[in-house]
Amino acid sequence: MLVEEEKISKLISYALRHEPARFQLELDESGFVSLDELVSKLNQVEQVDLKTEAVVALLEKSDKKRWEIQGHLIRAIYGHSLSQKIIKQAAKPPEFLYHGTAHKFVDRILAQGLLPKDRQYVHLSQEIITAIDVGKRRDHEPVLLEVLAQFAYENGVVFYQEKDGIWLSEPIPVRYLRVM
Ligand code: HQG
Repeated sequence: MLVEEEKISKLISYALRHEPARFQLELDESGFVSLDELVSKLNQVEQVDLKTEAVVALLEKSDKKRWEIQGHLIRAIYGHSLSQKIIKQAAKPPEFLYHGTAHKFVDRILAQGLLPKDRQYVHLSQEIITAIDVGKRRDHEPVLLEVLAQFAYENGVVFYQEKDGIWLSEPIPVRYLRVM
């Protein structure tokens, strides 16, 4: 991805996940906003010259799908931090899900469970390799946690399925975690 594209990509994620109000945008309850409106507000506020087709192309070419376009609407799939809690569709998870994290967080996670921290939901992966990649952002040899997802689900922990093997959840108590 070109430097300019990466900048635009970060800006879009920032608007959709964290600060829609800064761009006079209002997300609907699922986090969607009009794609044309997003583009026009970004152009206005950031003085860029973005085109709707460029956003569509950017999403298509990026390996990591951070947004979802449905008709004329766009939303961030995960990562929200804004106070308006984005409503997700609850789903039954597979037996195990995975979370990659830094060594320095493990003691606290094993005391408190997995928390969403600055985001609205805990971020989990269906694939081990993806969880390790997520953990590598913070530790070159991350710790892999296995989540006993179905067991947690049966005991009332709510999970939400997104595209590409991404799962979100409410906090995961320690008894459903295993260090791999
Ligand atoms: C940790 C990026 C202490 C947790 C990624 C994680 C992913 C605790 C950090 C997506 C804790 C939060 C999400 C506790 C959890 N005590 N630390 N009790 N519970 N943690 O970034 O899962 O590039 O909010 O282990 O690649 O790392 O932005 O979540 O290390 O896909 O699209 O607190 O964000 O994608 O960090 O990453 P994050 P995450 P994008």
